[in-house]
Amino acid sequence: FAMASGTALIYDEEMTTHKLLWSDPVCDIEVPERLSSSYEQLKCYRLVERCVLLPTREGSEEEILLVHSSEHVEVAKSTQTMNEEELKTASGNYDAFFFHPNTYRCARLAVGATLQLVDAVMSGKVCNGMALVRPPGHHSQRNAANGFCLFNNVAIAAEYAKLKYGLQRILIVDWDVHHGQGTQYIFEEDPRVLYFSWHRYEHQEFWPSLKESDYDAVGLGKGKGFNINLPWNKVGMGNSDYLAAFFHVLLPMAFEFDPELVLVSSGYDSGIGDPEGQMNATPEVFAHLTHFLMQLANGKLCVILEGGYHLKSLSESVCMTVKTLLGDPVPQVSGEMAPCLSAIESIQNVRAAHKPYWKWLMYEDTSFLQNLSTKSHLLKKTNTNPSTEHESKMTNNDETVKVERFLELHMKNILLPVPPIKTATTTDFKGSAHLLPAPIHLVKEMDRIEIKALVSGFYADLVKEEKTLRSLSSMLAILDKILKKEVCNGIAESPTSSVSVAVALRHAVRFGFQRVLCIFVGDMQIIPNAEDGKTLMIHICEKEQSAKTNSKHCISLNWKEDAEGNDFFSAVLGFILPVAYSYQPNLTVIAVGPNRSLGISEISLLFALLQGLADSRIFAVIEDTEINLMQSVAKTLVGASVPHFGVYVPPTQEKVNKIKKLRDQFQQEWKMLQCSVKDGI
Ligand code: X5A
Ligand code: ZN
Repeated sequence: FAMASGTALIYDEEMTTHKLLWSDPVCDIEVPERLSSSYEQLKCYRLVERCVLLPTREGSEEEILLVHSSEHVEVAKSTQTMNEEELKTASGNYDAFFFHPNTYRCARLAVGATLQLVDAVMSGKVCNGMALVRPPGHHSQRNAANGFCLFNNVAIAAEYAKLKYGLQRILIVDWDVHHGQGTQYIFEEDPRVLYFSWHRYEHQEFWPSLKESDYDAVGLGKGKGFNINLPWNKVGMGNSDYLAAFFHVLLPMAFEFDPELVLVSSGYDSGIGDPEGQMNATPEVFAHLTHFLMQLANGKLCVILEGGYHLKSLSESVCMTVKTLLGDPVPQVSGEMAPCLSAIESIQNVRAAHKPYWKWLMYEDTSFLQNLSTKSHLLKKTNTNPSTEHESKMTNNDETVKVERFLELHMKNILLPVPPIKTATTTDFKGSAHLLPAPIHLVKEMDRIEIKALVSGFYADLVKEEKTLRSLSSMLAILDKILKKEVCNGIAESPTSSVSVAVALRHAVRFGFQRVLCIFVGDMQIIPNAEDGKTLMIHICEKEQSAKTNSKHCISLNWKEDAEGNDFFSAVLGFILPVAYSYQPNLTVIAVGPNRSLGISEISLLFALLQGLADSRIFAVIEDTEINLMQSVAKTLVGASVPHFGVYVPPTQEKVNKIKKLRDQFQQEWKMLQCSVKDGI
């Protein structure tokens, strides 16, 4: 059984023929250049040539009728022969839509392109992919065009996948800045499609200004709990707000749901510089969002373009997405890692609204927040004092030029370099290297004299034994390749992981790494080091450590895997990732010692998710007896396989309480932990 590999890309120039023929200030941002400039930028970064290019096709009437009424299809069809006056009249029947004589044809191509992508992913021809389409889809409804959308491409894809492949669980992630109310209406009562959308809302002031876009629209009938709305009540939301939404809302639900396919309604109007969204998220955040979704559904991920109206921001974000789908390292996110108060309030409310429907929320103490900080601000509208948060609206020309220049300078550095080799090791995997699809780079051990020089004065007494010296030698050789950025990550086997890690940290810090995140799994003696402040330790072990020993840079997480299945998600998503993202390490070290309290799939999950940090620089130190674990970690690090997680088991009350206690203890220090507002704020 071969794992699917490769990334599909679909683009057809004909979809640029749909355009606005008259003047309309509402619709004039939806231009053909959105598509062509995204494709040009993909070519410029040499990403197109690395993808599997798929031809588009027209979606058939039968396929469109999976979602839309025949009246709607007939109206759309009839616009092909209309003159401009008639087109204008037909467009006027809808909220924010324009017809061109080739609109019907383009919309059918957009549907067909989306279905081609679904077929390629479902048949295993590729692992994932992106379709660049126009017109977009997520506002369109059974019987109506709306918000630049004629046919709901993603909704049709979900119905098609249910029908053709018999899928029972499809996740739709809508990160466009507008609410995909069309998609919500279509799947409201359907428990087989989990729909998640965040959107600019501003207490219903922002288009489409619907009551049903709020967090309390959770689905209807059998579909209750399968519609997740996260309204943003302020503009200026940024990288940390989006990541917090993933950690504290979407990802735990997604892992519990366990989808067989993930579809993204991928609008980039939620990115910086967009005139519609007025948000601040930078292009690299889309690499992170993509990377997280790649861990679901065995990697089966289809990304379909929706909105995005700042051409530069749009095309750079498209490039980040495709680059990540291809498996390249994930770039560090910029900016302070702390969600804003308004974002936390929204997150708290959607968690409270969904508590009855999701097992992972069962023991969380979620309560609704009625007095939203922005709402009281809204009531006092005469107050001319601007709120202290997020004042950086992109309103004037100066700001626009700044965004332009920021994107120009910043993204070149991120998107151009590609490390030639991903993973380094000295282990030969005992003849099983053929199981690992990508090239693993075998490195030569480091010179003994060099090592002795390196450890002298620090751990000299620890390296008297020949065995220890030998393992340090190969460990340092691998670490060196990572530090010098010759490889992205590496695995070292060690008979004494405690010592190895102590020396590794020393070496990394002396080399100039200012923030090293170190995760220990198992019974390991944490050897104190002189690099205080430059490392953050999280120790996962079965034995309860005294809470007093916890400090902001040395945290102990007492956790034992559940024998019945995987309940580790709540610890990784609710604690480890938020702390790690708050810290923003430039190197991650994960060490597995004896008596590990986590299973192989749980440790692999940790590796998979932490690859989003430190430009994907991860160094693994694993006890030499752990051959199976080493293989699984190697697979995760080369990006060829996503671990199989096993059945979802909700965390026990005791475990939830443990996380809650740690969250309370550390959320002032590591702000990405925040997911509710303290009383009285
Ligand atoms: C796909 C999309 C936005 C429509 C805005 C109308 N539509 N004011 O982003
Ligand atoms: Zn949009």
